[in-house]
Amino acid sequence: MPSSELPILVTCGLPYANGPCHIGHLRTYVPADIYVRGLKKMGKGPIFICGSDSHGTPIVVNAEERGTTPTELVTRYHDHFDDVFKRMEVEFDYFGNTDDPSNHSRTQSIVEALMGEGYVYPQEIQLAYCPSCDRFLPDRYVEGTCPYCKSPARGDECDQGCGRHLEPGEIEEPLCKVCGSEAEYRTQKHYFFRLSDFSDFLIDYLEGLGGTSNARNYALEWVKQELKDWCITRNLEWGVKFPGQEGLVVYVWVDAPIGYISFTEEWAKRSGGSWESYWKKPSRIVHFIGGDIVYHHCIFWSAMLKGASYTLPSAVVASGMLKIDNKTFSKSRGYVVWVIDDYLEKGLHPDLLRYYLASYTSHTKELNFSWTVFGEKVNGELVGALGNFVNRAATFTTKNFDQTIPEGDLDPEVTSKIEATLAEVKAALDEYEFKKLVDGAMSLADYGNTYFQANEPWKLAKTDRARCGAVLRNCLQIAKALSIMLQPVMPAKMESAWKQLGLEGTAAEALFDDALVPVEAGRRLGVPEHIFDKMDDSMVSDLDEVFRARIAAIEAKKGEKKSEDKMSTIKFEDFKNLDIRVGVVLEAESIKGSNKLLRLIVDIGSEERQIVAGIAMTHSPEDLVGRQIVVLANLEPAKLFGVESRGMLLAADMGDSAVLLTPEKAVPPGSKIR
Ligand code: B3M
Ligand code: ZN
Repeated sequence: MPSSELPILVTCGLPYANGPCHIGHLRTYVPADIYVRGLKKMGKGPIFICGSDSHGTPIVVNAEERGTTPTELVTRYHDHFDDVFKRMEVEFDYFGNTDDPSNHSRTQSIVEALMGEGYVYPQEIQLAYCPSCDRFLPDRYVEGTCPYCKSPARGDECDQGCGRHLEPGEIEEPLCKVCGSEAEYRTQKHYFFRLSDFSDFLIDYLEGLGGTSNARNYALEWVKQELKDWCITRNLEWGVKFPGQEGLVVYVWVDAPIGYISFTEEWAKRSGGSWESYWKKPSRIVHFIGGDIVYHHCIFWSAMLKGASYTLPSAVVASGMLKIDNKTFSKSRGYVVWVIDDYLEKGLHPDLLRYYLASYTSHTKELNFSWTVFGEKVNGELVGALGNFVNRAATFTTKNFDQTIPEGDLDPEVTSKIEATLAEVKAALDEYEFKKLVDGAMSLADYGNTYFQANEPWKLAKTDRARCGAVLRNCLQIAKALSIMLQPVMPAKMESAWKQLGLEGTAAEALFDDALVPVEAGRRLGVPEHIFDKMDDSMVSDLDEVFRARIAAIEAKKGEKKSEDKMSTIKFEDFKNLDIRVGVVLEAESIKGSNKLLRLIVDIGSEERQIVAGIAMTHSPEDLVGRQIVVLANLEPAKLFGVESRGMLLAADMGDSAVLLTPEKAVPPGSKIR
């Protein structure tokens, strides 16, 4: 079957069901939706599949922090994304959930297939473990330093530095995310996927992979550098059980992309379609993803599909990242625009944001969002050029030709301009360049405005009605072409333009080539109205103000914290209030349940004091008995692991060890430190 007739499946990276939708998400979803709508206008019948990514440690950590269950958390955000996509006119044929039973079973079947092929093997590995919490620390449960670029890193990725995927055991200076204390590495048996076996295959496959070059080249670089086998199991309860191994689930990047397949199965059950025709037979699978997950899709996922004998993706389309107000996107610093709270709830139409995201820059380049530019685009391009042209053509015809499309020949110049634009629009879709599609259509709108202005129908109406009618019919033809070409970008707004032009059917059903089917003289127009409303400056500044206020509030809070953290100077009086003495350790023993704490009985001259000290990792109880130490004796009592501590032992904090303070020579217990 020629590749142009293969069944087409388009997917989007699955949003983590772990927090609200922001415009960084839409950077991928809106262009993917435009692409699917464009394919339909070229007479192809793609299916569009996506769903919630519901597993992984970030979700478990988040649920614990919120005092809820992973199931409740992911259900809440699955419904949230489903709602947002519908409101943003991103129309999936199926929006699934990786915690659905069909994804559990498809994942296990693929893992078993890989095991059957010998691509999965057990190995003892060093895994981060927290002695205080007494638990292993998979992925986001551990933070530390990236071994490659020494940036702060979280679990399985160096997200602030080189962006690498990190294998369990790679992070340096591991800290437990739950309690903050140092983690240590302990040996545990896990299972690995033999990714390194696929090196030659991947080089060959990637060289021919369609989509955007940023994905292909970035992946090829990785493969040519080194391919490390991936640990595909984690110590979690939440996730897809690893076949035959209690206490282990598959790593989230195994079951998440398999969601593409299981969601296709679910779609097929509901539509009578066949999932195998996409995943077991030659097809055209196009993955739209964010630029930060190219490795996972082009290397790991492709190797898994190859190993388990499923159809491989034909194209991976990786979007550039997103900046807000020219600052790196950052939820924690407030450089974020939330789709519901900051946009839809403000009464802004989804098509305006769709237009911004499609028209701002090339798909693979970094997109900057600012409310100022948003206002300029709405007022200058949508109201001033596109809306103005459609409205003039419809209003002038309504007034001068009784709201009816006039007779008159289509100018060959107009027809060839529409033809040329159509070719540009189709080529743009083939290259995944949505800005090029919009630019082409908008230049046709500019052409339409110039054509109207140059032919001066307001004069012709008095001097040459036939010519006037012909000019208007040409303008209405251009308006029809615009509503078809831009329908993938602004579905609702172009539907209203279509209605005003009194055209048959809908803009959604029209094919691109219908743009050249002449508008029918004698057909009645709809009621002309402005498609886009101008945004006044105060509205734009109000939206911008919300954004800035949020950033300011976060920075203020950070400022407060910084001043707290900054070592403030103390008065001598304050120092004199500290009762610091030399003590002698009389007894020392470990505390049940803790690997870090010891219970000491210390002679501080006036009395024997019970003190709890976190030095078990570096000091054995027997070594301590008889030692002279330094104690802060008037600290408020505290309970640690149920044992009361009345005072604090002083030591130099060396990060992974404590070095005790001791007088340079023996002094009587209770001697004061001044
Ligand atoms: N849930 C989101 C991300 O890392 C992740 C995508 C999964 S696609 C199979 O962008
Ligand atoms: Zn790094």
